[in-house]
Amino acid sequence: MSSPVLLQIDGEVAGKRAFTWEDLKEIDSQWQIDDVSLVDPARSGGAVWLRGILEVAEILPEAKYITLHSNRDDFHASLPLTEVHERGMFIYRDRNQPLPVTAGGPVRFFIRDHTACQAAEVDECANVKFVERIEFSRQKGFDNRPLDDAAHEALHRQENH
Ligand SMILES: Nc1nc2c(c(=O)[nH]1)N[C@H]1C(S)=C(S)[C@@H](COP(=O)(O)O)O[C@H]1N2
Ligand SMILES: [Mo]
Repeated sequence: MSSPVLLQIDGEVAGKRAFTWEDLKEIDSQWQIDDVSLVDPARSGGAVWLRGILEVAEILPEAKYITLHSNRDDFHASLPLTEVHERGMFIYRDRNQPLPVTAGGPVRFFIRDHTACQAAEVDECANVKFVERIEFSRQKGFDNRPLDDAAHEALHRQENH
């Protein structure tokens, strides 16, 4: 039986567009992070740097934005690629097991040194959980992160229900 696709890549890429758990694990070891807590002590799990995905997906120079889509709970963030190129990672394992949904899995985006919620375009809210699709585009893509405090508080209340 073949493994399910965990990440689908769309848009300005020339290479690989579908990643299973095995595909993520097979990305070159220079891009793997065995223990995310060494990058951010508040986080755990194993990850692959965004740059590892960019290499295998063969991103085109036209791509200026990365949009992270979670259809599971309809949450989406679109970010300037230059701002997350070196800081973005995908947490996808808990030691050698797939990352559980309770931890934002099977695949969760995470930005090293992100700002607090709503403090900048690349903020904590952009750490999209349950990412199923990544889109690379010339223009900013769909983004429904909360824009004001009330909407943000409501989202957090819902997340922690
Ligand atoms: N899919 C999805 N990802 C999400 C959210 C969400 O509601 N759905 N909330 C965001 C917000 S507003 C924040 S601050 C962080 C919180 O991440 P944490 O629960 O790991 O602390 O997740 C972000 N990622
Ligand atoms: Mo947030």
